[in-house]
Amino acid sequence: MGRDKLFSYEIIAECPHTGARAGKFYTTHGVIEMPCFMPVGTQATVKAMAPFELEALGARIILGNAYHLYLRPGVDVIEKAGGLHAFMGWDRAILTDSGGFQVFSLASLRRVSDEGVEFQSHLDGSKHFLTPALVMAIEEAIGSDIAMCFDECTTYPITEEGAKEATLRTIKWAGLCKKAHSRRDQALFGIVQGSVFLSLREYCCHALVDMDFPGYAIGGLAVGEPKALMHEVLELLNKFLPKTKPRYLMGVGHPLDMVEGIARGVDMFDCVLPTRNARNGSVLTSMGKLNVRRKELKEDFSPLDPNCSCYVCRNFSRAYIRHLHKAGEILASRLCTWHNLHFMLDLARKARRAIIDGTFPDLLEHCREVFGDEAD
Ligand code: PRF
Ligand code: ZN
Repeated sequence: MGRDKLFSYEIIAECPHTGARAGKFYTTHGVIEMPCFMPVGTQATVKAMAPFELEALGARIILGNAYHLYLRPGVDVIEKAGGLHAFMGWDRAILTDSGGFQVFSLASLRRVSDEGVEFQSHLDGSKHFLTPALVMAIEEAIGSDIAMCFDECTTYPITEEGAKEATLRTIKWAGLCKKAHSRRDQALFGIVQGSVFLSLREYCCHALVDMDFPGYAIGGLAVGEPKALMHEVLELLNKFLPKTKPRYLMGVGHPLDMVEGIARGVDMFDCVLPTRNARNGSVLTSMGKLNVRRKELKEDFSPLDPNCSCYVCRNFSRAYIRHLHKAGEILASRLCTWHNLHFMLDLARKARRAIIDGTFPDLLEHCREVFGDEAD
């Protein structure tokens, strides 16, 4: 790849009936076909999966968390290892979240000011002060391909006044992050906040676009607001975010939410649910959700999903996986995680194919029928 292509987004096809696009994004660790789903590897591991297995599943990019890695094992350890790719043995792309969500959801005794956030570690109670400049230093030391700006993710519901304060701070921090960021082999993405207030979203979007980031994330959604409001925000931002840059909807990864996001111009998704739910025996199938603990599966020798072509569905039965789960065997978690990640990665690939083939509206309709009545 020529240097001129690095961090460029190439549109391959657009759906004429929705906002969906198929594209390619060029990073230091390979080309990412979009739309894409990013498995979550918070602690320098996608739980239960070895990197070669993620490769076999076709994952091109995974997510890491600056907040967690800064607290443990510490940035110095990752730096000495030669960066996160070397440390965890993964040589495809990595995106790091900045902590703008985790510090607000995990840490205690927070004090937020325009300078940064003082908080206590959720691990040992130690005190820390994260600033936009420090977060940039952490993400640069980790050496991810895509770093996220430090932002303030609001809870839902929140007053317009509260959302405005967080949004203005997020814009200010984005400017400070941009100024502090210096790695040329790492793309820095801006994060649009503004809760469900359309005028705040529009304002934040324009302010960040003026700063000219190579990609934009949509934060502060999927935090408990009604789906209709999330869709409204996505439709608004689809109008104002530049077409030639990737858009990333943070923390969203229910199958239908992903496809509804794609229909509104989003290219990238991540979510812990497919991996977390897998460890509780909850799997995604082409007919909807299924829990492997169910009694009816005791002698069900069919695969988790008869329409799935993954390694697990080709080789193991529901009865076997139910048995493993009941017996507390570690393989139950691994097989369910394998299948669920395959499901999400494959759904993103199917969406991409459908956009290229001109059949995306059919896929959207189908997903609404299968997953439309599930809460999350
Ligand atoms: N900001 C950051 N990370 C996030 C979010 C956010 O708003 C969300 C919200 N769904 C998930 N992860 N930095
Ligand atoms: Zn499967």
